[in-house]
Amino acid sequence: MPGTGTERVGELGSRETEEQTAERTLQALRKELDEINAEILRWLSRRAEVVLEIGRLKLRQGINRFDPVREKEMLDRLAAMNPGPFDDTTIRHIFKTIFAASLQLQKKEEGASLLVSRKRHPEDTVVEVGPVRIGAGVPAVVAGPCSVESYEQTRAVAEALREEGLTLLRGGAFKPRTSPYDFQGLGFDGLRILREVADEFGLKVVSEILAPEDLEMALPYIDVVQIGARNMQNFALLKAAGHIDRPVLLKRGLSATIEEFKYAAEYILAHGNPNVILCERGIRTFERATRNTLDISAVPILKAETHLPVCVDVTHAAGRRDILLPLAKAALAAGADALMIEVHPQPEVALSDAQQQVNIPDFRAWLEEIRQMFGGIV
Ligand code: PRE
Ligand code: MN
Repeated sequence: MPGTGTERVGELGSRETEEQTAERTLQALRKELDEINAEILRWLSRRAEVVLEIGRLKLRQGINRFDPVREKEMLDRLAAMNPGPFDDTTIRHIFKTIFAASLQLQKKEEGASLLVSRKRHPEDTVVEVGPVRIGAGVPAVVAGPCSVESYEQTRAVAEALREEGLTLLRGGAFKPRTSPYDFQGLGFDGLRILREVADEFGLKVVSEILAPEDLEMALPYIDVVQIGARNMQNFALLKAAGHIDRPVLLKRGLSATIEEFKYAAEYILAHGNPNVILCERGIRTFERATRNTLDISAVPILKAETHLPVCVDVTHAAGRRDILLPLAKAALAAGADALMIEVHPQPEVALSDAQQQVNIPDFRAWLEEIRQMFGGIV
């Protein structure tokens, strides 16, 4: 075959151009690289297995995953034995990336092994509160005043709940207020009122406890202990809530990530209480049209990543009465198991959250709309 440029007779007697020789060499080198890549990948994967093993050991012993001293030692040693041609900075950079990926891997495995994780516990957890089974398919509604202010006020809401066939009465007795000069709640007097009216109408009490030392004494009055947003990372309270035989409704912190929220719930489960309801209640953003921004994405994410029932508190998310219905519909459409709403016989004179509570007729209308769209509620 006539060729351009120089020709030579190949080993097998065929003629080959310089370009053809170069092409053959390139292919051979690339083949070698493919083999090296496969070898690096095998070693990276082997390294990852060792890293996971170390991660499990560290988790069992409660040792911090990230170990900067160990990382520095490894980087220094690698730089010292670096044969080139990569310079030390490049070698350090490559290995730092490997260490970061290793940490991620350990973290991911730890996430899947959490008690709250659906990977570890695929079935939905159903939290039973008297006749109500939260997380079993029928949406539950938790309703009642922001604060327990008087026997009459609480009784009026309880009566409406009973008439609507609902069971879960909320009411704040211990109020975590932004200002120490705002109404702090009636404390144990408030709990006694809640218990009395709940018993009169066959209801169950959901109420917030602020301090671990109040928990034991509050138990005779409370059927579901609420841990409020401001206490989501009160680890002493979370641990104490793990030791009680009562369901816990845990609210997401004002600026807590979903991961931090899951870890807060993990504290309760890890200390022995499996009956936790996660409650999304809006997060703090730049938006001022609502008191908080309802993070609707949190609902399907929590449902997918955990096995716990999810509640959405539309009242504190919105901070205003006029959008509670669409928010409730959105929450249920996104997979929420329960809704929370604040109801007051005379919202305009409420001692806390006056602008966001609904009156009893509006509450009934709200329930009716939800029933029409989603069928039964409990
Ligand atoms: C490893 C991962 C994360 C740590 O920051 C340090 C090192 C690594 O990839 O080499 C492994 C590990 O967890 C450890 O040696 O303790
Ligand atoms: Mn409130």
